[in-house]
Amino acid sequence: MPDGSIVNKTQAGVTTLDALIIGAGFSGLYQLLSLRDKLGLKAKVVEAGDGVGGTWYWNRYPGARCDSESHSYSYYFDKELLEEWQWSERYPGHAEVVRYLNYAADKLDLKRDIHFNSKVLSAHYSQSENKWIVKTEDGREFVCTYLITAVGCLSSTNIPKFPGHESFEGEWYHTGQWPHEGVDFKGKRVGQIGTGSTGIQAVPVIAETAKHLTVFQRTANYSVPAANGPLSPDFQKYVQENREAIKKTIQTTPNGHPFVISERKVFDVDDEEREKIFEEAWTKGGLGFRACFQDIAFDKKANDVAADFIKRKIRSIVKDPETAKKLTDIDHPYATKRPPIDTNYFETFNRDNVTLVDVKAAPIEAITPKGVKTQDGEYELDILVFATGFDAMTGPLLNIDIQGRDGVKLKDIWEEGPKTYLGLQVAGFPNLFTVTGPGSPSVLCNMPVAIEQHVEWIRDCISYLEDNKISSIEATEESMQRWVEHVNDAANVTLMPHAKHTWYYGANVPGKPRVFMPYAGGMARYRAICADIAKQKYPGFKLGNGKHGQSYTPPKISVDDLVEAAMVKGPGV
Ligand code: NA7
Repeated sequence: MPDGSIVNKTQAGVTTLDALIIGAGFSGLYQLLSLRDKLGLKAKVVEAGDGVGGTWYWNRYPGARCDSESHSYSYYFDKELLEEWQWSERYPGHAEVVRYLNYAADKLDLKRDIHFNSKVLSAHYSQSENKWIVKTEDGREFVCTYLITAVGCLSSTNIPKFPGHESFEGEWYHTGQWPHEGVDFKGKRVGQIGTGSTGIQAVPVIAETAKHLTVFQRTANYSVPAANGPLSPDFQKYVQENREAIKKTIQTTPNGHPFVISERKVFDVDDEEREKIFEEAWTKGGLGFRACFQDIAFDKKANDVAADFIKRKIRSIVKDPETAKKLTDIDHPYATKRPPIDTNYFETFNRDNVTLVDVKAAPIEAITPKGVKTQDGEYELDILVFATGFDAMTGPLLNIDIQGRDGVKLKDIWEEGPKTYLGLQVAGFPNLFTVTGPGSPSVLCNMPVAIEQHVEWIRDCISYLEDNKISSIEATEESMQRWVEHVNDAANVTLMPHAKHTWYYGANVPGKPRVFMPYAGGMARYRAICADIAKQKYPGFKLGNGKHGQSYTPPKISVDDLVEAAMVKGPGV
């Protein structure tokens, strides 16, 4: 609907609001609180699921667990929330995250303003009214001034189109749409396609009960032990007593995690010392492995040494040399694809009931009534699990028919890849804000850290508009273009371009444009840029009072900038 007359506001089923938020995960909940309670706006959330949790509401597959450490995977804006909640394990499982978000939503009295079971189909901007009109599958209609998408980055499932899929006579599931009642693998021949972060978590758990598990691997992947376990009372005490320092660390490190990046470089130490450092980092486990040397993410030679260490570890764990060979035939530098962490992933291939199939060497040709057919033969299965990931970052937004000024469609603007200013706004879409949108650090950062920054920036921006009676804010075409260039520049100073076949580049979805989507310049740097823009009264945005913010050119970025940003000090928990 281009710019037409706005719906009749008294019409039954139409709700008029200041702000509508789409999604009730980490970001939607905090955005609701910020706009409703802090700014006093009339705000509501619409959510497709029947409960809060966002990504975690849907991702209930066996072994589903966060890769961020629990004490950093929390809201930090509320002292009471922090003090009252205690996580039970080093990495929270999906059920515990959902319990946490329910606890937060109840404590902050958010649920009364959330419409559950309400999936947004369309959001159209009416230019004459300067309003967004949003329609849902269950027949609701909202008219609002501000529209905030809090739809998550990894919520639109990717199910590859294999010929014959519909003929499969067994059960099949995608990990991101897992049945709430669970799946019983006992006595079943199970196949799993995909060995990303999800697949690597699911394999050991499925193998425990399945009669047989066949893992179809296309790209071999690095993984480091998570070293998960219950949190000791001493650690809990440490966390409670050091909240402020931990907060400072997660808000100033490039990736929002509660560890500091070492200042030493891989070739600063001799072979023996280096091996000892890697060994300690491996034993300690988790994403902090990549932080044990400063230059793993930037220097290919340094990265090769870390990669070699992990490959040697895999070979030492996996007993069958053929399987070990397939698992270590890795075609990209460490951490240029999202680096998984695991609990007994490689060990699981020593079980008699687990087989690894290399579908890069012999690709999947079809799904048959009985199972999966590769170039090498047919594998008979009762259950097929798709751990095949997501149409990341853009998928959740493009699944909604979003139309801006003059009926222009977001999907057309993004035909050649996502374009945003700061990952927060798109030119031609006034008053539409995208929490952790493409072009922001989002998936390269511990998500709640990225989310809090975005939600607060959006809150302060709307507050500025309201206080100054400014009807709208909209990124300019020029600032958007410059930001897109900056996002590319930032990716290019890392090793990310060595692996263009990743979902960071949209490569996992056939036909999706190959553009590096998240901002790799680091959360701290990004935070400073956003704060500076707000302080300067929004350069790069067109304001509805007729004032055009002067254009904004992001500062140039180099490896040295990233290294410097990485060298913040904090408690290295
Ligand atoms: P990922 O990381 O996108 O992994 C998907 C996996 O599925 C990966 O191993 C893919 O192989 C594989 N895949 C996808 N399509 C196919 C086809 N057509 N044939 C064979 N194999 C295929 O998704 P995850 O859910 O594991 O993780 C997503 C994020 O969630 C993760 O990064 C964390 O941030 C949390 P490929 O590597 O493309 O060859």
